[in-house]
Amino acid sequence: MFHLRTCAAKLRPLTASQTVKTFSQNRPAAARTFQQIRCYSAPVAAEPFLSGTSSNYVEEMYCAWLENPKSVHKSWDIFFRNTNAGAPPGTAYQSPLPLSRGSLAAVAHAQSLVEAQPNVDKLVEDHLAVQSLIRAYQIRGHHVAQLDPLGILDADLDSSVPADIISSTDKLDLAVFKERLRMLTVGGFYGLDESDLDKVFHLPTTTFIGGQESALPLREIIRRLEMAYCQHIGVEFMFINDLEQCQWIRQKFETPGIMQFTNEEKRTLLARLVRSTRFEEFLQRKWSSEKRFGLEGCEVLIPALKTIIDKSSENGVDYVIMGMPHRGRLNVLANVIRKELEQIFCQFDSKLEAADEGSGDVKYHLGMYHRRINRVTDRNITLSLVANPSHLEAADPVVMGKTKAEQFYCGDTEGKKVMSILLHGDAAFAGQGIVYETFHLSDLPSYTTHGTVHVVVNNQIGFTTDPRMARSSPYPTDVARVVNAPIFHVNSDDPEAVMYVCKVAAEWRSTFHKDVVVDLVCYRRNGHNEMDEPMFTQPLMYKQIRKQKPVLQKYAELLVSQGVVNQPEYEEEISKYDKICEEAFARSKDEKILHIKHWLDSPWPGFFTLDGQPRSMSCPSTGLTEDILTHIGNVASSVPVENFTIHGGLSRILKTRGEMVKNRTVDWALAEYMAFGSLLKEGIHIRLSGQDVERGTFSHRHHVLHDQNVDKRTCIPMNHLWPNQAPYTVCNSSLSEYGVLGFELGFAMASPNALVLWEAQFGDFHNTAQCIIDQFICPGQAKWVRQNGIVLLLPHGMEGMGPEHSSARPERFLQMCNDDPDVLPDLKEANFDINQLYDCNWVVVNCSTPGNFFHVLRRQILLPFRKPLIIFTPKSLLRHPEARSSFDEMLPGTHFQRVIPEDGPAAQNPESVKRLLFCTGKVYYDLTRERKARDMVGQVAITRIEQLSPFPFDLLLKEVQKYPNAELAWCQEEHKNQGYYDYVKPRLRTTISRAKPVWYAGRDPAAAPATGNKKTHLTELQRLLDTAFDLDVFKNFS
Ligand SMILES: Cc1ncc(C[n+]2csc(CCOP(=O)(O)OP(=O)(O)O)c2C)c(N)n1
Ligand SMILES: [Mg+2]
Repeated sequence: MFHLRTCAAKLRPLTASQTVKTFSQNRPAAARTFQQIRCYSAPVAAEPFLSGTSSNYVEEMYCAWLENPKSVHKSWDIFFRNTNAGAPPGTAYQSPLPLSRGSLAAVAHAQSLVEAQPNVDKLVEDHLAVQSLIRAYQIRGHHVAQLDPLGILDADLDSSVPADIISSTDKLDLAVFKERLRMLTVGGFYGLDESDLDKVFHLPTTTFIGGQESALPLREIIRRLEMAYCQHIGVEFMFINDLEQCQWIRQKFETPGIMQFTNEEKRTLLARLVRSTRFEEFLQRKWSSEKRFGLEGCEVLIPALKTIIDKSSENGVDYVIMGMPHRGRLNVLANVIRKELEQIFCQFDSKLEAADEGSGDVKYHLGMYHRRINRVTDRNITLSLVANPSHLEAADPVVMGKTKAEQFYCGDTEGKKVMSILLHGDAAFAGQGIVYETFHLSDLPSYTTHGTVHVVVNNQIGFTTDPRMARSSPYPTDVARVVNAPIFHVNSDDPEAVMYVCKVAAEWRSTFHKDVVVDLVCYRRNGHNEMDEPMFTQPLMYKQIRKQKPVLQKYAELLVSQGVVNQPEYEEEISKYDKICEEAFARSKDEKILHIKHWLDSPWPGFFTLDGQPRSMSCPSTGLTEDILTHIGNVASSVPVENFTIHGGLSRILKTRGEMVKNRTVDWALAEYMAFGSLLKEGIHIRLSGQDVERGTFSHRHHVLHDQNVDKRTCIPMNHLWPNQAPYTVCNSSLSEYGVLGFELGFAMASPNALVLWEAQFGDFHNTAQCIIDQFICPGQAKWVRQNGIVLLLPHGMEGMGPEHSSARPERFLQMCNDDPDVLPDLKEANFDINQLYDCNWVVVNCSTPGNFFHVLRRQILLPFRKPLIIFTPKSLLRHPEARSSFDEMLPGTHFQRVIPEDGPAAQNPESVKRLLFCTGKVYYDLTRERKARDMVGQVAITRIEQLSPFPFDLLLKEVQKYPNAELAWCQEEHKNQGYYDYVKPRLRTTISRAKPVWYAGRDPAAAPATGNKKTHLTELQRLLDTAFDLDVFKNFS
């Protein structure tokens, strides 16, 4: 392999590498230093016959050919010529004609033709060379574009110049430039002559540098390519495998004179730069010791975003949803979203009291929602900035999900009205895997938002870390290449170039509805925050930064020199904005109270009262009429379209469902059907997403039927239930938890009138989405006063399947519940159960019956407020003959049972009950089986806690009081340090005022969630059942 590379390297670009060497010797020390070129694009490396030792032979042959083409066989001569002319692999070689008498004559004839037409050959070769040259600029021009405003770094982390193009920086030194040009042309890389520089060449259709002209002199071709690709914009797009898209981009950047701005546009740009710059300066003056993660060094971000928004608004977008990290966030809130300045300024007043409940959040994490007129287009535009945690990039999928939902609810199937803009830091964009996961959602039918504009604030540093230590890819943006997104790198000290790429990015999105990246190559004038000293770690960079003239000053000078504005006008613009800030600052002093609600990114108008309270504090019955249950059941067990052939196995499943409906019972899948189907009838959109959710990991759901005879023909019976029902979306997701859960959380943010569910393939996989759970779902309302009704379905249960696939980690969810284990709430309070739900941060349930699962899903929507709902769902119970519920448990008047009390013989004669066992979930079935086998149904009562959190203190107190002579024990199948024990025990003790002990029957503590050995699993299970029913077992401890 290595040898082949050497050979390939020597074959084609030999002269080029020589060029590089010779050339680099002539370079001044401070200029870019040339290194061995990074990759040789010799197609010959891919020739099938060039393998192993043959490459030695070819190498020698090539050297001989270089010296004298006639010294090798004619076929090699043709091969080397073709290769040098850029023939693709497999085509350079032409087999020699058979050596018959006639063919010998033919060879002689062909040879005489070659010799007789040297000009034709030269002409063809030269044109091919020019084409290659053009292509080289299109592919590699960005590597030498002047992107770093400081002029000291390489945006692609590589100072070498590709051998087949001419560096713009060379032009700084005319002699160097001329030499390089000569090396590339005269007998050099392309085999062109110096005289060729003034020859006119036809331009291929894959370039637009000609403008109206179809042919240009070579000198002019090179100049125009330089202008298009090697100035302040680096266009990276040639990896896109769609010709139309490539042509579109080429046209946008190659057409001569395309980057023109009117004086009006230049003045607007200057005014926006004034706002961006002076805002930071104002904050710095007033609060010099506060962290604000200022934008200094990338002030151009504000006009950049405004340009993207203006252009998108012009193309029909009326809602932009944005996500961004800390850097420049306050500036974006002030100058892009147009949050009232006094509201921002009063966030700096630490003495202001918060009007809302919850913990609140620091000012540079809060979200915002604002509807206003876009002054440039005079059209309405709504801007929403999603609140975010400190965890960089975590908000990306959330923004996408919210965008998808807003598109969905306004029927914007192509993303023409609603779009997302995501901002990134260079280090985070390259380093965080969620960026990749989010990109992979961008083109999936049920997840696409039809193109996101990504803007990277590439200040070439991450906190204290240099890019060279922060990424292995040339650019921080390379991750975007996986989805064929074009990447526009731009020098941020050239505001017009920035505006141009932003315009093109917005046009790209509205033309192709695909992602696009704007990489603002800039610098960070201060430390990571305003308190940090950057000279500790980046001394040279910061010496240069200290010398760097701010972009506003540079641009103002340019416009003054061009006569677009005069100095007094410019100064007037500055003092106008300073006055706005001062006045807002004065008003901010009048603010007495902080309203976090004013920072809501997703208001739900109409759902709450005007002052943001729930419309009631009660929940109606979640039961349904028999007719509705039967109707849904019948659809769930049929194929509601004609001529649709389903799999035989599925026919049997549907038949069984039909029989259950006749018997007025439901299993898990049917209960879910009933809940979904009835909510759809009530106009509630349902979206179920996750890996393989359409069929269901455990093959129980089958919400999408597949025609066995027609490829890709599917039917979703849930969408055939009622004439005017809400739509049902069920979608298999990409194999991502972090990305997809974030996305669904965002989707659920958009409307309270939707049931959005994410199902983990197995519950334990949720931990790769831990950040979404910890930073958004658990504390979201406390930090950002926004409610969210997302449902997590987490398959959980010890089935002997080993340490993975067993535990959804209930202990973690329970540990994060905000209810106090040691304080007994006022149980007499009216609507105790609803108030508890209202106060909690999330609801955690483990249902033991399909009926209860049905109720809790419906309750999620019938509640007058929204809370995240975590459901540990079963695996073996999906098919357990006892895990069935009768229609009677689902009729009007019925509701979700937070606790299912004992209802067998023990409950008839409670005084004689010796032990009251509490449990949750599937272990209940093991316990009842064991109790029956031991004939202890009168001695042991078993009470199921279905809603673990908020803890049903009221109902459990009743249960305990009912069995005065019983000792209390908690039984779980999970290990002692896991599961529910640590959560339940103190709360049960509080319930009974610590009057009795609460014993434990279950597995010992362990590091892993389960054993990998099936036999050990069964032994452990038997042991815990033995403990649960041995009435003497705790005697010694009392
Ligand atoms: C997931 C995560 N890890 C670590 C951090 C700590 N942190 C905050 S800012 C920062 C550097 C970010 O650099 P970059 O993305 O380039 O943005 P910049 O601050 O340069 O604008 C780090 C490491 C974080 N906020 N989130
Ligand atoms: Mg950075």
